[in-house]
Amino acid sequence: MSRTYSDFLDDFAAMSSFGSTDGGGVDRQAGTAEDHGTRRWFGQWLTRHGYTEAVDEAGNQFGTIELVPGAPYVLLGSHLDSQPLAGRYDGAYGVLAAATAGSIVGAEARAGKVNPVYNIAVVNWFNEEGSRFAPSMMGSSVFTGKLALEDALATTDHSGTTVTKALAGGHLLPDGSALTLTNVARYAEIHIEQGRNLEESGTQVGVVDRTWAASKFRVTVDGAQSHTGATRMEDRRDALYGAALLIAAARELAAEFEPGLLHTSVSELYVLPNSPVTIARQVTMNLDLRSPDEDVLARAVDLLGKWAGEASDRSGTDVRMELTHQWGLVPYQPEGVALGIASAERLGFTHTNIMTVAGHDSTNMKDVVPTVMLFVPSVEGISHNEAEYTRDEDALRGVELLTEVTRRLLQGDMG
Ligand code: HGY
Ligand code: MN
Ligand code: MN
Repeated sequence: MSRTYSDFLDDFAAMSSFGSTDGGGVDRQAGTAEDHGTRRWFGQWLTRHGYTEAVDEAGNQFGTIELVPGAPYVLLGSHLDSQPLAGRYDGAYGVLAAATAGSIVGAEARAGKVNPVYNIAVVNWFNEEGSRFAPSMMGSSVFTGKLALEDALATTDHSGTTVTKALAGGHLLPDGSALTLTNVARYAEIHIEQGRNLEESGTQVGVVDRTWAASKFRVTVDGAQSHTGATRMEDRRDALYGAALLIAAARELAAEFEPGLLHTSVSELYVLPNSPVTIARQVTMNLDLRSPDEDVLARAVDLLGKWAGEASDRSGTDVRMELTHQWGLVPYQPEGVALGIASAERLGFTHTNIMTVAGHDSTNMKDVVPTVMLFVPSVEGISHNEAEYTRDEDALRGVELLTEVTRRLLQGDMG
């Protein structure tokens, strides 16, 4: 059965019931029961709509439609996992849009209305968010050879559960039949902007041409455990104080550069022993720096290293920063951008070229496969929050755009 655009909103509402939260969002971190429930539902959806479902060793969930036996695939997708207490749209919108577009174009090909030179596949990448298991974009990193499968599978969450164990709870296990990179000719993804540039400029769709660069660190601050009351102030080596100095330094670092050139955050903190009457002996935390200018990012990391030294001296602690994940400012292929623009124009949608600040699975895919990346507006730019929202008309416009892009890719329009 093929899809129509109007079914999309009903299906999206049904999908959003998995892991739904009181505030209208979803909570389905990678490999949890809520994530598995969504994956099972999506697998049934794929089967109902003529796809063959398969899962790879890294937990990536695929649906394939064969039109040209033996030909490589146009792959469309995004991710169904979410951050804790998150919105409905981040990732999930793109997965259902992809499946809908693939189903529509697959039916057109079977009816002889388009002339395919490739097959169609959709993907739900495992653990794009990286909230439960770091790093983010895990499934697409393994798929593109940037992360070893063994390292991904051995990653643990904070309770010590491995990715292997979390994946074992799935409805479908790998049987070697899933797509691999060698079978993929083109990739396309649509996502909510997670910023407010499209909304502010009144533009209907964005065609992503570049990504901000990112550097993510795990920071460990080692001090000495002692009594919060009895220890003299000059004797303290308070790891939480050292961490606090560094958190403030990271935030203030952004002001050293032109507005909009550097985003910095510390958003996760683990304190040992985390007790009311004991000074912390160790804090581990993340540090996330992003910039649209690689040179700015390098200078920011240097400066932060100096400020970390000062935080260490002032607090009597040892501070270690370990780079855990990074990506550069590699542009999306101009041919893909041109194809996105031509598709938007054909449909009469206002469009703009846009940079993505967030990382996406397409950030990985574009480095190895010609890729098209599209955005639809996010109301007020809110994301990673239950209030994340994209208007129905914008969501549907995006599905229509991705369908047109798929049609063109399937016919070999990107060369
Ligand atoms: O931007 C991020 O780090 C996430 O992968 N979306
Ligand atoms: Mn996302
Ligand atoms: Mn996200």
